[in-house]
Parts: sequence; structure tokens; C-alpha cells
Amino acid sequence: MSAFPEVSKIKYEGPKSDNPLAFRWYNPDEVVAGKTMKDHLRFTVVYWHTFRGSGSDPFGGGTMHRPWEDGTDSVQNACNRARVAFEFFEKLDAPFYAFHDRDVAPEGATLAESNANLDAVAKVLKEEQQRTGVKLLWGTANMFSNPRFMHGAATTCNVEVYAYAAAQVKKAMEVTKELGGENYVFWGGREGYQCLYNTDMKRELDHLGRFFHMAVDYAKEIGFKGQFLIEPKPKEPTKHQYDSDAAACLNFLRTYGLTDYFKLNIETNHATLAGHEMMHELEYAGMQGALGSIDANTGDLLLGWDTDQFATNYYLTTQIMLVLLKYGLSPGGVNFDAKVRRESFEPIDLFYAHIGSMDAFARGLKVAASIIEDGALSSLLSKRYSSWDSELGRNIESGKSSFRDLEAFIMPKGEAARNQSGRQELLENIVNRYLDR
Ligand code: XUL
Ligand code: CO
Repeated sequence: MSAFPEVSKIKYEGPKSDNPLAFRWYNPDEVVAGKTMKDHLRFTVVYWHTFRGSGSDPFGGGTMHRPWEDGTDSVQNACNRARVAFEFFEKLDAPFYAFHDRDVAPEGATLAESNANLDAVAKVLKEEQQRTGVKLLWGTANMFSNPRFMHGAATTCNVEVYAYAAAQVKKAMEVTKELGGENYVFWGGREGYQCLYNTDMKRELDHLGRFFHMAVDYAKEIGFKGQFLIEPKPKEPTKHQYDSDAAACLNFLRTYGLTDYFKLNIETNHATLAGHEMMHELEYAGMQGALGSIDANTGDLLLGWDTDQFATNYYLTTQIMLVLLKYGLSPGGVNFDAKVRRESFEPIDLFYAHIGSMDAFARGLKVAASIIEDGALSSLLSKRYSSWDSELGRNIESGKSSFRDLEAFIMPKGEAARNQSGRQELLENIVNRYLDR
């Protein structure tokens, strides 16, 4: 029985279409900058918001109308929900999905029971993957909802909780491998602190480093070839998350000798919570060869928390695609870690939300590709640094110059050459011009 009988497979109809259940920009097989849109964007639906989101907020309970739910936390309901999820992925033409272990299967009374539940649902997920061709972008473990993780998981003060977390990740990695997951994500959950009086930060970070090394060792042992990703976020639920931003994550990975094994999964709303533009976080990760994947969403300027909204702003998606085209994304994807508003409670709203954001990214891709192809920004950028293309610049960049050499160069001149304009407004106008096309 269909859960979405009023929706057939979403198709591309072009920018003039006013059909809300059609793509206006996302045309999967259209080639842009040498690759199909489908291969550039690798759109991914998240299980947690889309199929487990209740619409609750700190002021009120769930609002979502999900007629396929039977109201129980049974494995049977979870298996049925999995079939509904794949009907959604298929109709939306989304090539990937992503999940936490506890989104897809209910937690049992013991770890063994939880593992058995996960295996039972994973069997259905595998069947559905084979039936539809939809693939798993990444798996992860939820180590933040259960009260046992109140002090964290890999940074907890309770060594038995640490052992539990290790066993949970071990299982989540096995299931991710079994389902052909192309990546495995670690979002810090409750890895951070609320109060420094009760926190041994050095000891907690050492434990986190050990945890990741054990994950790397276990991946080698079972032959899991997926990319490990860390997802930065500065706060929420803790007041200070250890994986605060791309720079903090890379510093951590370098300190603990983990840079060869991890890349970053950059999320828009996490970037802005950290006081950065998404473009900054992407560029910072990209320039160090550590851009792995993105969690595509957006925050609200007027709300100071992680609202996880669907991104519909072309300016934002153009900026994101400018960086993704520069560094590439595979084996990562554009993962919609986004939820419909609690007032948008009907199943059809899930389609509107995803279609709109897929279109926004497809449009951003096309605009960014034209900007890059025409060198519209890069010509002014290289001009801005052209003084470094001189002998003086080359000597500094190649490490040949000393303070004495630079003094000997500049002293006879008495003053440095005149600066040139940064042309910021012109560049912003150029981006708008491409968006107008
Ligand atoms: C939380 C968040 C998570 C991760 C996966 O802010 O973004 O959903 O993406 O654990
Ligand atoms: Co996320």
C-alpha cells in the first residue's frame, strides 16, 4: 500500500513550471561542468528528521501527521516505516539516504537486544536498497539521546559508558558496511562540557583520540572502506562542543595523528552557530584536503539555535556550490539534515521541502559553474595577488627570503607600492548578475 498515493515520481519540468511537485532546476542527467547534476550533488535524505521528526520543540509536543505509524516502538513498525521511507526516496528521485542506528530501529532493554533490532531493520533496508537502487551515503550512531550519555560518550567521565559507546559504534560500523555505506559520520553529540569546574578537558580529549583510533583499527579489521567524517558544531546540546568548527576539528585530528583517516562533514547551521559563513567552513576544510561532505540546511537569522531549516536561498546555495566545485564532494553528498517546520505537518510537506531545496542547490550549481567557467571572480582574485607573482613574491613564497633580504629590498624604496582596490562591491554585483540570468 502506498503511503504517498497522491504523488508520482518527481520529474524535471524546467524553470517555467508551476507544478509544485516537479523540479524546475534539478535535472539529474543534465551535464554541468563536465558531470551530471546527479553526480555533482549526490542528494541525500536523512532518516532522523524526515521519518522520526515529531515536530516537538521545548514548548510543545509532536505535531506531525504520519498515517503509516502504528504508535508503537516495535521492530514491526520500524520495518514498515523503512518501506515507506524508500517509497519517499524513490518518488523524490533521491539517490542516497543517511541514518543513525537508533532512528531506524528501536533501542532494546540491552545492547544485545538493540543490536538484534538493528539487524532486523537493516535486513529490510538492504532489500529496499536493492529494489530501488537508493544507496546509503552514511551511517552513524546516536550517542546523545539515551540518558546514559548525559556526560558524553567518547568523552564521558564514566568508563563503562565509554565501553558501551565503543560497542555501539562497532555495531553501527558493521551495519554501515553491510549496507554499502560510503561514509561513516561522527557528530559530537554530547562530546563537550557544560562546566569547566567538573571537566578534565585534556583527559576527555585524549579519550576521544583513543576512541577514533579504535574506530580506524576496527574499520581496517572488517575491511570497511568508507570515509570517516567528523561533523563540527560549536554548541548545543553542550555549551562548548569539542568539535567546535573546522579549525578546531583539524587541530584535534592533527594532534592525535588522525588526519589521514578523517575528513569533515560541514553543516550550514553549525557554521553560522560558530560565527562563520558556510563558505568559510567549506573553504577552510577544502584548502586542507579535508572537505568530505555537507549537511545542507540553514538557520534563521533571528533565532539563535540549530533550526535545521531547508535551504532555499539561491545566494547561499551559489556560495556553497562555488566551493564544492573547487574541491569536489564525492564520496560525500548534499545531505538534507533539515526538518519541516512543526506547522508543516502533512506528509506532502516533506516533498515540497526536499524539492525546493534540491532545486535551490541545482540552481546554485548552474550559477556557480558559469561564474567559474567565465573566470568572473577568479580573474579579479588573481589580479588582487599579482604583486606576489614578482621575483620578490616568489622568493618569499619559496622560503628563500629572510628579514634582512626584505629590509634590503624595501629600505631604498622608502615606501611600499600603492595598494589597489579590493573591489568587494563590484564582485558582489557580479554574483548578482549571474543570479539574474
Ligand atoms: C546535530 C546534527 C546531527 C548529525 C548526525 O546537530 O547535525 O543530526 O548530522 O548525528
Ligand atoms: Co548534521
